[in-house]
Amino acid sequence: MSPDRAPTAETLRSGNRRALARAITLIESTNAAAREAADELLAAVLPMTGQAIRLGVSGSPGAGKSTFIEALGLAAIAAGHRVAVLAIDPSSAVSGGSILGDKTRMERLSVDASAYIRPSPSSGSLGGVGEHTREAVLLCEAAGYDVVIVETVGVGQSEIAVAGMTDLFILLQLPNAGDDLQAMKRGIVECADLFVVNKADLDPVAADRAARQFESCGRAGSSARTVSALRGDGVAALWAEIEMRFREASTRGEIAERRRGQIRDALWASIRTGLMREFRAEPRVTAALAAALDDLETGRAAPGAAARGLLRLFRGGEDQ
Ligand SMILES: Nc1nc2c(ncn2[C@@H]2O[C@H](COP(=O)(O)OP(=O)(O)O)[C@@H](O)[C@H]2O)c(=O)[nH]1
Ligand SMILES: [Mg+2]
Repeated sequence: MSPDRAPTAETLRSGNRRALARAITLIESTNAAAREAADELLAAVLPMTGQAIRLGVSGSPGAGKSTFIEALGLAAIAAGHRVAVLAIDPSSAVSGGSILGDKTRMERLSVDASAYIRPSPSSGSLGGVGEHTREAVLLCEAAGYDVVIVETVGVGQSEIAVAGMTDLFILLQLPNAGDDLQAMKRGIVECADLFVVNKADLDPVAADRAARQFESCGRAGSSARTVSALRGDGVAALWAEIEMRFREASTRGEIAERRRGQIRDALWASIRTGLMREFRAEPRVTAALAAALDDLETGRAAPGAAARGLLRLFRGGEDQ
């Protein structure tokens, strides 16, 4: 997108969906001029952000994320909210395919005037999936959405990133998942604030058992619920609980504290990404890299010394 077509903070605030769509496209752009326009837009809208309940939802393909988000989104709308859904699909950058699957499945939510749904392919994620999505959350808030749901598939690092930008991170599970707890990635289980065992209609007894197992293995303060996203069982109650938890955590200052930690982490993540990009693009480094790797592989240099040599080159100093 050319930066002169960038939407203004005012059009965004008016709740204009096309302005929001264009703003998100702008922040996803890797073009330098667009990036500058995006940074200006973000700076202008920042005072209009922060009011939303930010939810992360992750789970394996087929766990029912799309069905669940649609049901939860409709429950939130029924409770008077405006809901934005951002779907990160880590597969699309690599394969061109999609593991989030059929985007049109949220049929009822996508036609609701109080909802906005945006698939966010991680293609060209120079700033990382995390950075763009974090910015897209802010844009949705500026456009007046007071519930923002970030969906991601339970593979790779994307759920850690999503847990790091939301107030409440939900891991969607199947009724038989409790049997396989050992196989689950520890870090991800520890990210979860709330385990939701979906498809309870298929096997209510197993779903209850799984919920109890998740309650005992999750970190302190996490909890577990069972729902049937397909039938809508338990979803409105879950929404009410999420809202109450958010309100109480806000009152205790926990949301603000969590967000402060998240933006500090985001700062360092952006600096790391930026430094790495500059390092890899520095001609003195690229010229010396092959030889340095060769020295490592043939045992002529140790990694630490090789890294220090490359860093000296990066800074413009003499080699070794
Ligand atoms: N029986 C049952 N099926 C469900 C439920 N939720 C989702 N499904 C089905 O599970 C399949 C995968 O759902 P989907 O929402 O696309 O999962 P996603 O890949 O995690 O987004 C679909 O056929 C859904 O209709 C549920 O609560 N009960
Ligand atoms: Mg899906």
